[in-house]
Amino acid sequence: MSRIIRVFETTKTVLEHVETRRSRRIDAQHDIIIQCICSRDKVTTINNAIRQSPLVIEVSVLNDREQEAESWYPRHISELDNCTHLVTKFEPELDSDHPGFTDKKYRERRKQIADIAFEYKQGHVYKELKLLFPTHACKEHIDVFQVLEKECGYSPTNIPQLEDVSNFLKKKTGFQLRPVSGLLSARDFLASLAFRVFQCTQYVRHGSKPDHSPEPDCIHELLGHVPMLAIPKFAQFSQELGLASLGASDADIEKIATLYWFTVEFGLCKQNGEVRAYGAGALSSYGELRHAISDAPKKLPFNPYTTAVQEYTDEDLQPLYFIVESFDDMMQKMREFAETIRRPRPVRYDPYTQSIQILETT
Ligand code: HBI
Ligand code: NLE
Ligand code: FE
Repeated sequence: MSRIIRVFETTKTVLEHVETRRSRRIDAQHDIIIQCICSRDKVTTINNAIRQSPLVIEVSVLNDREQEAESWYPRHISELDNCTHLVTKFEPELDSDHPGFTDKKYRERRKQIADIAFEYKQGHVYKELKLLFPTHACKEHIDVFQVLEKECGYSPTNIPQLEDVSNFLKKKTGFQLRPVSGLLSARDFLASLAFRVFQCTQYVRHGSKPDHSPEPDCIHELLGHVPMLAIPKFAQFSQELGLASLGASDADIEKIATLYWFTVEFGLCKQNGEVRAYGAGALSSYGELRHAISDAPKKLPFNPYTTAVQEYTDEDLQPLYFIVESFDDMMQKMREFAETIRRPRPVRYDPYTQSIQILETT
């Protein structure tokens, strides 16, 4: 650090601000941010001199401003995401006079708390998705989303309570939400749909990859699934997939899970001559949503017989999507397919007792 500062001394450059931050790109390294006033040609001299220091990995000019009359300051509450510059004073990691400097456990705890604060971007995913919905989401999703904002506290600054959202869904379609700790087996996950119960994860994706996550998180459940489950036709479709899975063989569960994947998770539909997303996995990821509606991936017409045996990846952006003509068409085709699934005995859901009735065949 002192070697770097000496460069400014020897070139007689006025320093306005010096700051160090833990590097977000290279582990165990620090970024040193220096603001100074100097002529253009001096920049190269200073850069080269700093580069000579043995511990320096790279040097770059961040922001080259002509004499600005005023320093930057936030104009909107969302711009506070840029107000994260730390001063190192009193930090247990860097200040050897700090009473916690030698306390390893304390420093780890402080680091964890600091990292959460540092990665916090208020409503980032929400705002990105909202910009895309008008041109990328199906119209049913767009309509319900507005209602969720009005009645359920959906906003960039608020994560609604599971119970409030569950009560909202109960009123709309009788679906209810229950918390789940992570990814369930396809059999268990599908079985809950038979009872109009949707299992919702409780955690949020890591802040370093907001555009896409391969696993479900509460953003995915709330922004992707919940709006669709509030649509009667779609709720019916979801429950029927669940009912078809009860007592099915492992091979048939695999087929139903695949159909679920290419419809409920990543389905696209035709609306007014355009292709729009109705699948939750696309609707909750601004990376996936842009990709799905772009020309990059392959798109095929939905047909349960071929779709059910299509291989898929759950690791990254989808290379292939299936398009349905309409929800009615999708439902009709799926019902026909479900008839072909062999099961020991047919079942029916009784909403009065919330139980499955086994229909005896004669
Ligand atoms: N488990 N918690 C949870 N959430 C899901 O969305 C989910 C699951 N298990 C399996 C699954 N989805 C699908 O991939 C289908 O296999 C049903
Ligand atoms: N890709 C989705 C997202 O980032 O929200 C999650 C998909 C879960 C199957
Ligand atoms: Fe999902």
